[in-house]
Amino acid sequence: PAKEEKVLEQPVKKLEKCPETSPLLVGPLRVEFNFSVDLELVKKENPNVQPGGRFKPKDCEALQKVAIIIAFRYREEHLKYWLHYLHPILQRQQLDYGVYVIKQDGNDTFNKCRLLNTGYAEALKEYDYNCFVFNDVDVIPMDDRNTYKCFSQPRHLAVSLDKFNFRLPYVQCFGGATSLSKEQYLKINGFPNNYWGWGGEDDDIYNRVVTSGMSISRPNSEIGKCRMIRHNRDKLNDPNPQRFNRIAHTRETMYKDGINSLKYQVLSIQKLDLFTTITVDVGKP
Ligand code: UDH
Ligand code: NGS
Repeated sequence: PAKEEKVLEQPVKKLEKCPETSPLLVGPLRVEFNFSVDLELVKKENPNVQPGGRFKPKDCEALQKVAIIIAFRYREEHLKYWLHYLHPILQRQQLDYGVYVIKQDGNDTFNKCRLLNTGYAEALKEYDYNCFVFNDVDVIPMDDRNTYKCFSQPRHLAVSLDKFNFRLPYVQCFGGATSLSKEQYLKINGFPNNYWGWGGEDDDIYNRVVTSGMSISRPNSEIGKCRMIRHNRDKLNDPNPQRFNRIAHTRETMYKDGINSLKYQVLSIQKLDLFTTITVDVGKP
């Protein structure tokens, strides 16, 4: 008779938590935009990234579940650089992450914050994220020690941009790339929905953070170095003449206007190899 096969009972091994600082980090990175990115190659170079731009470390349990949200329209070339540079960095940071590109449908004035709020809401429908990074598509960190995770206070990640000679342009600056835990985001009622066009929305978010009794945390200016891809002013995103008036009233408007009043319509959700793209109708001014 055939020898009876003994089925060994494998105890389900619970992964240990990843260390506070990833041992895979390398520090300063060279970031350039003088070549063209082939997304097929990026895909091959990042075989562990799952459909929709999802990843989690194999050998340890990530400390945070991070949704990275990018507001987007007409910036395909920038997005390619972003994917090329960020996927390797985020994997070395041992994050459990997903990349969400939220695309404004149609040709009305751009509304970045409606897109970011939509990204927050849609990402949560998919997975139990506890941290949200909001990243301009043209901002690339130059040091992988600038961890794309959440901190005890809302975090400004893009603190020393090349275009500002690697200095903070003003202390209240809270643009380019930021992270907020779910709790921090809800505490400020998300982002304002009524900033159409360029400017001020990041200052409004700063006001929300401070009004809610929180402060901004930042990496130092060495670790916080980032490059921004040079480009011309976008079409349909002219400076918003109402921005000064709006930021003067954040305190009165923030609890009425935000994630609790967000309206949008999802037109499509696509799981691509390196990111999830969600096309949205956010309305018009
Ligand atoms: N964005 C788009 N498409 C647009 C406008 C904005 O995808 O048409 C997104 C994108 O993620 C971008 C972010 O929104 O990184 C912020 O856009 P912004 O207009 O605030 O930022 P930026 O600072 O451009 O990149 C400002 C105009 C620069 C003019 C420079 C002239 N030399
Ligand atoms: C401030 C804008 C911010 C903007 C920052 C940097 O003046 O939205 O400049 O802009 N605030 C207002 O307009 C009220 S930048 O030089 O990157 O184009 O983020």
